[in-house]
Amino acid sequence: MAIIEGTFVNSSSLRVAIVIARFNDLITNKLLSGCIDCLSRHGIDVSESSEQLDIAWVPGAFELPIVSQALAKKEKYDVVITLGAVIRGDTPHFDVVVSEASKGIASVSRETGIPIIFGVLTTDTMQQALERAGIKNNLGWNYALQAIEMGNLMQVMS
Ligand code: INI
Repeated sequence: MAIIEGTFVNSSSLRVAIVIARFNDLITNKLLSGCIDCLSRHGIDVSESSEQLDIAWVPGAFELPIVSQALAKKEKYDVVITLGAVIRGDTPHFDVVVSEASKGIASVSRETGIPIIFGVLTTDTMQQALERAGIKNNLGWNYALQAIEMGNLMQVMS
């Protein structure tokens, strides 16, 4: 019997791209800080001269799939992390943006074979988004952990 799973012990060869939305950047910048902190504490070089980490900015969550797709197709990264925040209270087309972002990200992941982490907060209020971006917990940290596990898993399986 084979147990196939990703680990967190050796991230020295992991190549990571983050695609982050500027919309609600009060929230997305906090997610980015949490994400980078977790990557760094797992041994990934997050310095400006890093060969392991690139960061791409897009206008909003709707644009996350197309840029994730372009990066995944480069065959340069083991995993792509998307970061965004869509808040229902302020967003009449909440459902459209969330649906396109989530479906697009899932489809890019399947099409390219590169794991794309869904790091888009979808909340009813700004307060809830703030709580998930640092006031209570910073989910950016969790998204980075999930990226390390998936990136490592794909390396193990290749
Ligand atoms: N983009 C977001 O990332 N979050 C939002 O809450 C949001 N709202 O409120 O509309 C949002 N809209 C912009 C959208 O993602 C696109 O950037 C825009 O429609 C241009 O394509």
